[in-house]
Amino acid sequence: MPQRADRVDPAPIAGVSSYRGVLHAELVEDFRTACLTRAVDERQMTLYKQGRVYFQIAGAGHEALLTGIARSLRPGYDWFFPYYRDIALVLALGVSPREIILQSVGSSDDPSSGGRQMPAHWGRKDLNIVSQSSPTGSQCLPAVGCAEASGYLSSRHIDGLSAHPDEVTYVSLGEGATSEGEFWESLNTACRLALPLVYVVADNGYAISVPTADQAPGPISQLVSGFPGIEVAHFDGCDYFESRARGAAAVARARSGAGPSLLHADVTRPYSHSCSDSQSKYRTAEDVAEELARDPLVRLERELVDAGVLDDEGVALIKEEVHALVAEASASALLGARPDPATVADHLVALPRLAPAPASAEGVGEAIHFGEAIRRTLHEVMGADERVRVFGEDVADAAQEHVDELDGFGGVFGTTHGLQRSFGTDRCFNTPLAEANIIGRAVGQALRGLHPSPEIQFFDYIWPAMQQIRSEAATTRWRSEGSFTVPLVLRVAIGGYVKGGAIWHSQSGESIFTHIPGLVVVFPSRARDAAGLLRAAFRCDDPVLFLEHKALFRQRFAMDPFPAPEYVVPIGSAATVRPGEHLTIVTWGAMVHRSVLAAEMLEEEGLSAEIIDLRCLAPWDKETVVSSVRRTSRLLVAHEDVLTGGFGAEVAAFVADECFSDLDAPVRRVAAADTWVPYEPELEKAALPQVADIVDAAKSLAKY
Ligand SMILES: Cc1ncc(C[n+]2csc(CCOP(=O)(O)OP(=O)(O)O)c2C)c(N)n1
Ligand SMILES: [Mg+2]
Repeated sequence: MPQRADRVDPAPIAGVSSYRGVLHAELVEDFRTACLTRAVDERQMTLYKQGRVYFQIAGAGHEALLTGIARSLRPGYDWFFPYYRDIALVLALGVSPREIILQSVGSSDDPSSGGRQMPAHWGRKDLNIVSQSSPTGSQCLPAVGCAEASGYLSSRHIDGLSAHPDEVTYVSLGEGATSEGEFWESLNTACRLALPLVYVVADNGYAISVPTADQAPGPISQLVSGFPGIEVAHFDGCDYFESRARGAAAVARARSGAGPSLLHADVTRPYSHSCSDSQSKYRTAEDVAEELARDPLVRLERELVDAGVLDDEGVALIKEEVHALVAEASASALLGARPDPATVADHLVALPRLAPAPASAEGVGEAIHFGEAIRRTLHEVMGADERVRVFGEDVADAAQEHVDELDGFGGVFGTTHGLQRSFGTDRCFNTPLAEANIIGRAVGQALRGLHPSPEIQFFDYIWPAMQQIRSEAATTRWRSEGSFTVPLVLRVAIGGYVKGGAIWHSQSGESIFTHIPGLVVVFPSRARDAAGLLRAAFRCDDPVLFLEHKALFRQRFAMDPFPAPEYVVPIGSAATVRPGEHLTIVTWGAMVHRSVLAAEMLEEEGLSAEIIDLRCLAPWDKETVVSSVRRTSRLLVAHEDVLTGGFGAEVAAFVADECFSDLDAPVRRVAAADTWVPYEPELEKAALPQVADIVDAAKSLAKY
């Protein structure tokens, strides 16, 4: 509960010990929290005007709703994915006004983000308030994943992890945010799996300046009413008692295992959206005045006084007390420590320290394909660690009831074949055909300590998941200063040279992901490395994008014996595939083998090329590249992605800077043309880089 230095507890008047079934003490407490919320808002507005906070957004108008619902929720037991207007909720859960203002002033003492996030971006590990991001609606899918984890964890014993069988996940959003696809993708799974979720949609009539009526064809409670398995309530969220009763029913339903609820609450927004806008530009004076007449704080006060729960003096005492508390909190927050600029890149990723993979463990015996190495490694990892769950489109073998009588599918490339049969449908399962759903749910499960391995079927279809990858998975450690992490291994089939793949089954584009701080990007080129790197990926406590080149799955040249379990390739370590003297070729993925073929042709002409397979792009092995270039004095970067903005540009720029005086020629790149990959084979050849392109570029560099 909030800090209260000189807390006043007005005694019941005229013997009123409860009202409308609620105890006097709870009524006073919640009225105080509502007043505190408003006082925090007002103080922050003043601080903004004084230039002491850099942004401000209010929780006003939502106080009765949130204090009412909070009554049924348990901090540190239930899980919370709040919205930025949930000040009243987080105060009721135990966040202090000082902590809230510490974030606003950007202090490193801010327990939610250490001054990294804007105000009202909640997060308190001990209370299970999950670090919040800004994209409206994106919280819904991680909330679903969190609720899924509740069931999974409470049905088995995993060291260090636990869940309460009746815990609930709370997620809130505005009516505007319900237009986001991620909200709808979340409803799908919440209903299908009957998850213990409570959605709270605080409908304050506006999304910044956009009125509710312009947002959607009907009120959200009507729109969701067709979803089977969800209990929907539409009510006056300015009524504390109604909110409290609706909240209690929804939470009880979730605790009992009956499934999700959606509470659609009409609330008000007395202030502008934030300090950055002025609502007089888009709301009439009558509209604002009408809303003020419904103000939940005024209404609660009036009702409590009319009922004799409080008298005017008691109300005045509470208001004085919260103002004093907020003044104290503000003064103290302004003295909070300032972040050290040297720490700005702390808490991006924390890679495991791994020794180089021992050559003795490389494996002997029958060579297996690249795809089979991945499949076997997944079996190995899942067998060793119940935190790992594999899910995505088509990854399961067959419907549970037929899994024993059929061969099983196991993914369009067969890389997950047999996982469901071996480990059960609980551990390997199909998802809806919805990429944000797949990744968002993985994020939520990872936040709970699981180690999910979601699959995106084709790289070309990763884009609906981009928000979850970039804004949720990759930012969580950084934005929470390490309080929350998102360990997941996201496997994706990538690349072309698959004859007939065309534009939607052949693209590369890895550089777009290497541009995301907080995301590890791995790109193996042969079976042994795939196994060694996949093992390493599961040892990471951060999101790993594991790119599996489609054209390698069944290639002989990419086959190796399956390496022994101790063969773990450290993330960020390149492999020198072939030593050479006259130039260095840096490459990865399907271009490694093409570079080897090119090097063999160059050898015939007396040119010896050293080939480095980066294997990992974020982080990448700068030392190995630099030491090679220092010896050969020439660098060619060969990649399959398009030239402009490709990762080769990064390698080239780094080497040009680091090795300027060692170079005897400019750094050159061989890459795809700046176009899409076409269907017709000759056209495809024209788009993608070929062995001859590498040979030509190497020769011209050698002659330079
Ligand atoms: C994905 C995304 N698009 C746009 C924004 C900018 N934005 C921030 S809040 C907001 C309006 C949200 O309205 P609503 O969900 O109704 O919440 P309210 O502010 O009314 O409580 C917008 C457009 C954002 N944060 N995220
Ligand atoms: Mg709104």
